[in-house]
Amino acid sequence: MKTFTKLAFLGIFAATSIAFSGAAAADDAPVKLGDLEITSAFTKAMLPGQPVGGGYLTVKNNGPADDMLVSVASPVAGTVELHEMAMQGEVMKMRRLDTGIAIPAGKTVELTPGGLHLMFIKVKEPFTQGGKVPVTLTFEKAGKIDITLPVEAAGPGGHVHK
Ligand SMILES: [Cu+2]
Repeated sequence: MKTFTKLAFLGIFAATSIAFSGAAAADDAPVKLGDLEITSAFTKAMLPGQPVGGGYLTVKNNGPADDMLVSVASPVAGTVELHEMAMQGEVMKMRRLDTGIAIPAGKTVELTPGGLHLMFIKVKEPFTQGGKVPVTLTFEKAGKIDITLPVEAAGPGGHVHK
């Protein structure tokens, strides 16, 4: 598989949409796993015909040791990959992170639309607003935890693989 995948935005990235997606996260009480705190987990409703969906969350590492989000699984998707979006010259590209997402000691790592994200692939039923998507996160040191991502409205910042 090519490292870089062409990417098309479904909408324009507006600052307001970013603010909304953060504020709309339902119950934002931190989920704790060892030294890690997970907050702001959410996904977005999928548009008709959209084959993949993004997942977002924030991980804070309160411990003295670096950790890494190594894999994610969900019963509602065939595969969940860890991705990063970044500008390559003037083109926004998406890259699969095969070794995982580093969660350095003392740092907070945000997975957000337009940056690092979970990518749900081969989604069985499109996510619908108000629904819940269960995921199992596996960290190198902290281990596994099951969390639920509330499904927010589809909107700018969504993206699809081409
Ligand atoms: Cu992606």
